[in-house]
Amino acid sequence: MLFINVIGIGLMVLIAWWFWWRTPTVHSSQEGKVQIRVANGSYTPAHIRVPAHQPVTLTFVRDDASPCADRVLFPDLDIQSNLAVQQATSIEIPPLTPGEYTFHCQMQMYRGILSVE
Ligand SMILES: [Cu+2]
Repeated sequence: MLFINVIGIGLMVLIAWWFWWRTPTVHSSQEGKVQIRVANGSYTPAHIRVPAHQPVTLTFVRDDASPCADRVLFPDLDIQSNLAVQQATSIEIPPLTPGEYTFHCQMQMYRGILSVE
């Protein structure tokens, strides 16, 4: 019984780590174009640095067919888009003032940060 509990807790910790605590890959772009892969519960890169006051094109390539990855939302920017499976979807981000802008799927399992600096 104790053994089963240990496995259960271990699994919960692993799932929590997978979704929330993994250090995201940081990607800096000066050219104003970034490609982001959507697969296995994460955006790659999940942390994107871009210069302020310049438009940026983010191209999401969705490899995950699960409904979870269906849609990407930028709540602070009032931008959202559907992502088609096995296709590239480009989203135009307008010039922004410096700050951190999060983006995520509807359920916030996929999460990313756009750092404008
Ligand atoms: Cu989701």
